[in-house]
Amino acid sequence: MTPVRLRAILTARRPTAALAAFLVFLPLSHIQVTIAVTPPADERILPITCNRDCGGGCPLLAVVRHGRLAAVRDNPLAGPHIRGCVRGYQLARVIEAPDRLVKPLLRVGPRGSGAFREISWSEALERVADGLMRVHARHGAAAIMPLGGSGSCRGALHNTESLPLRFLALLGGYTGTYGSYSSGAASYTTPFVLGDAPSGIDAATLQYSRLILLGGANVEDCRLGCELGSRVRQARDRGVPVIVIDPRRTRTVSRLGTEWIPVRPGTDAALMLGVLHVLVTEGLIDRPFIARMSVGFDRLECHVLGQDGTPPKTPTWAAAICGVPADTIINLARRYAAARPTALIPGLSIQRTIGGEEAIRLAIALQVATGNIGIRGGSSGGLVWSRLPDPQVGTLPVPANPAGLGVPVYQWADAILGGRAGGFPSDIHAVYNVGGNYVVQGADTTKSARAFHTLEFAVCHDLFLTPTARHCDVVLPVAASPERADIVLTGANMLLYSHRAVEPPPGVMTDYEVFCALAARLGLEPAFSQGRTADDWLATFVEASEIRDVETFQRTGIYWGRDRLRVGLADFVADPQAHPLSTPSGRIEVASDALRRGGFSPVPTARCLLPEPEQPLYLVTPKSRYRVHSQHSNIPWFREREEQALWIHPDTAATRGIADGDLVLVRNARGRVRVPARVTPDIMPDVVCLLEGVWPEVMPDGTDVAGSANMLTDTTPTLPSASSRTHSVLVQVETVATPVSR
Ligand SMILES: Nc1nc2c(c(=O)[nH]1)N[C@H]1C(S)=C(S)[C@@H](COP(=O)(O)OP(=O)(O)OC[C@H]3O[C@@H](n4cnc5c(=O)[nH]c(N)nc54)[C@H](O)[C@@H]3O)O[C@H]1N2
Ligand SMILES: Nc1nc2c(c(=O)[nH]1)N[C@H]1C(S)=C(S)[C@@H](COP(=O)(O)OP(=O)(O)OC[C@H]3O[C@@H](n4cnc5c(=O)[nH]c(N)nc54)[C@H](O)[C@@H]3O)O[C@H]1N2
Ligand SMILES: [Mo]
Repeated sequence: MTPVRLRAILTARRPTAALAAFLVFLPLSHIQVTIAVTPPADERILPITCNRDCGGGCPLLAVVRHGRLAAVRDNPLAGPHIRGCVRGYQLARVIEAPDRLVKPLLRVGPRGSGAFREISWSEALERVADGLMRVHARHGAAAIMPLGGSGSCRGALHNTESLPLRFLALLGGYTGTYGSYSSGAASYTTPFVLGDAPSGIDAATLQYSRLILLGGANVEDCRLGCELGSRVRQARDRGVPVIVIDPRRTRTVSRLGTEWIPVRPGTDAALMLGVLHVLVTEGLIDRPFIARMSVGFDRLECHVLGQDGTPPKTPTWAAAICGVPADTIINLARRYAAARPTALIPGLSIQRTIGGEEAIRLAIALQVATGNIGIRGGSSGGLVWSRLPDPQVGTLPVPANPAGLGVPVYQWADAILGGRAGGFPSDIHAVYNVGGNYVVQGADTTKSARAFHTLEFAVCHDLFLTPTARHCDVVLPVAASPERADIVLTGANMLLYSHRAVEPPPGVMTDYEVFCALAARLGLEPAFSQGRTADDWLATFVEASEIRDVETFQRTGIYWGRDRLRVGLADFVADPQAHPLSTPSGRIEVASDALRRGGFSPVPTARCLLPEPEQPLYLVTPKSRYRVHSQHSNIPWFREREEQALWIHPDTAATRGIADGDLVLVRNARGRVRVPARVTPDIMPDVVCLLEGVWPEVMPDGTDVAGSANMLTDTTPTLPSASSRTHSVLVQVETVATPVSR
């Protein structure tokens, strides 16, 4: 690890005495100067993580004064490239928010109305146990569906995915959800192409890149790990060209000063086929690499050249679909071929579209064609996020689901509303929601709310009374990440130790403690806890790990894996005979007959949603820098930092008589949203953008006036993966004649 320069830290971070004291305790190899300062008795510095779903779970330091989280800073031991962000630095605004839940709540009005009364823990647990057992007795275990999970999904123990699944499995089973909102299409397709080999890269390997292509990867705002943005910046500072392909000029473009190629949403496959056409026809592909590493490239070539009865995928053909001018495509292809290694880093966005399965297959095919897979500075073209193993550590065991049933997560509301009659495997009558706000985050908010209205029983654990919690019968307040100790898995080659830096509000338990208490009522103890406290579990996880020096791990907050310059598929590329992939051919399957058997094209094609006369505009709904999905939507400090407005290009606005700041109506068959327009050249013509994650505020006529993106999205998934397509949405936009009072 890079030695920390204490002087720099002292000046840059204005450390308190306690921070200085923390540094004093570091091993000498990490620090060049030692000082002895005793912190004030009421101040402590402890490693924590924010443990959110941004791919990082960043290493942070909590400055605790008088038992309160006074500040959050970067953990300097992580080195100069691993950093937190505004969402982690401002954690205190979350845990100390005035509307934080501190008492269990019982619904006393209609679902969604927000009418609740406080109840005791004992009554709350009794009602949850009763509600679950009633549904269980009447309809069987498969009538219960767990929802959520992303809220705190990186902890070895306090994990909002594994805790409810463990509990419900012990209760007899459930109808689960499979796939993910994040990466469903890529996770479905990638094994057909690459088998089960880890296909990510360590972000530090970008120091070897000569060109970086970010296809819908907004690393400045979304991060995708705590190192990627900083390594892209480092490459740019070295003079490496960074090209962002995105319908919007994002902060990644403006802050990093990168090039921007605007592309229509959901059309990356067409763009990539156009690039392949140039590479093939200009003799720029690496034929020996292709032959050694892959099968099926010849079939893709036929498709690209139009020898399979389809039109040739010329740059002009591609331009008409994706909106990138043909000469830009030609130029991009030539630069791509000339610069090796090139890291092609797709965002998850390109596969959250209709045909997103193909976008990922084509990104991999491009990296095969240019010989960029398995080498430092290159990438697989697959998702880079969490696609390499974490260092070995124990995690909470999750037994198999005795009911053995599941539905695609993207269609959870359809499954509740449709049930067996609608072709789903079970009839759902209860929801157990932990660490999710799916009424806001699921597609088609109106449908999601309707699904909750059909339930007999719903329970939620959360920090806040979210719109989803409002649709539940019992809401249980729980502790946040800095209020409990855990080991956090990052997807990078490090494990993090996160301390219980502050106490939860009085009477508030961790999710683990809630499940233990509930298990006790239901006679599932000691099966659930195995007689262990949270600390006992952490001790067993460490025992099962490669960590030998636990004391240093806890004190510094970081355990480093050995190699931090890992490249997925490196072994295979170095010697494909000795290290074959687990695909049928043992090589990269650019064309996949297994997919053909499922009724889908064996070669990746462009399956793109095209605008319609009634809905002529594409809508994208990406992440806000100030929110984690719907989190912080209720916290004024974050809300005030970014206006929720519809990004619209000056030309698109002009044809509709829309001026900057005007109220506009965004509508389609799913819903109507009224928001101010932000007229800006930072988005391409005929595409509009509404950042996701705002809690809706629905007027009696059904119009949302808060700007909640999922009022407009659709639960019809992309196939064959049955996954999220929230970036493939069509809308119409018009001015609102009279401003509406809120
Ligand atoms: N601040 C913040 N960061 C987050 C999260 C968060 O909630 N807030 N969530 C985390 C999670 S769970 C995930 S899964 C990841 C998601 O990561 P992504 O899916 O990559 O994130 P998005 O913000 O949806 O999209 C990234 C960029 O892609 C662009 N885009 C949209 N559609 C297309 C397209 O079809 N093609 C191309 N080329 N670009 C397109 C958008 O304009 C946006 O700038 O982010 C993680 N990081
Ligand atoms: N339109 C549109 N919709 C999208 C997306 C998009 O790009 N566009 N992105 C999709 C993606 S990639 C994802 S991953 C999903 C995410 O959707 P959700 O999983 O619903 O994400 P959040 O809104 O972050 O909800 C997490 C909830 O967990 C709570 N929480 C946090 N920590 C804890 C904890 O320790 N315990 C408990 N019990 N609760 C906790 C938070 O307060 C919050 O209410 O959204 C998807 N929805
Ligand atoms: Mo996600």
